Amino acid sequence: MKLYDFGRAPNPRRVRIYLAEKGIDIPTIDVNLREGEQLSAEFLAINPGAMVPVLEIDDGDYLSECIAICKYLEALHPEPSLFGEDATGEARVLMWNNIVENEGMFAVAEVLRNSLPAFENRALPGPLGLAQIPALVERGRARCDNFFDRIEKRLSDSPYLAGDAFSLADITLLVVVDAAANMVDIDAAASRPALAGWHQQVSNRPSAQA
Ligand SMILES: N[C@@H](CCC(=O)N[C@@H](CS)C(=O)NCC(=O)O)C(=O)O
Repeated sequence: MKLYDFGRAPNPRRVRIYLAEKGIDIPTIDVNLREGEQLSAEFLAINPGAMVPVLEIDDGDYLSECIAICKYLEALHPEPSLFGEDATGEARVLMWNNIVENEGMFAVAEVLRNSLPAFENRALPGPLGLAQIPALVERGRARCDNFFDRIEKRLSDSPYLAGDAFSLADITLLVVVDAAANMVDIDAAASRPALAGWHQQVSNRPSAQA
């Protein structure tokens, strides 16, 4: 297997943290998004969506989308479980992972991709070169606030997003919180004590270095 990766991008980090939690070692190939390597004919043949991460599996096929890559690896390496222990547990992990991706990751991306000059004409990932819409920056910040408030409520009632155990949903949230702080200067934990405590704890896991 091989992982198509880019060290500075948030989504591939989700898979790298997952691999570190599992103790799985997979060779990586860097696709330099800053240089536009994701738009090369060679990479588009691997993922027509022009995004990383992509996992090349041993039969030569390619899997994109963090959730699909992690689910595939979970089947090969079930322990320790990061997808919940039973039907309800798995549903909760998937539910929170989706909430974090749709409400959090996309909100941070909306701010980032519509404000940074590096994303000029790259306002959405993928093969279309779409122009930035500056008005979306403010909307994205409002969405981030609303999302982190929802997470604060959840983490006031539950040690981890999906319940008592660390899961894939926490990995996605860690990546979103760090991307918000490092890329768009949104300190989600500053006025949210439950989120701050959770962030401290998950950042202390060795996998957070991935
Ligand atoms: N839904 C996808 C999102 C992948 C994604 O957005 N990847 C970004 C890096 S964080 C990317 O490859 N962007 C390419 C670009 O900006 O052109 C997943 O779960 O893997």
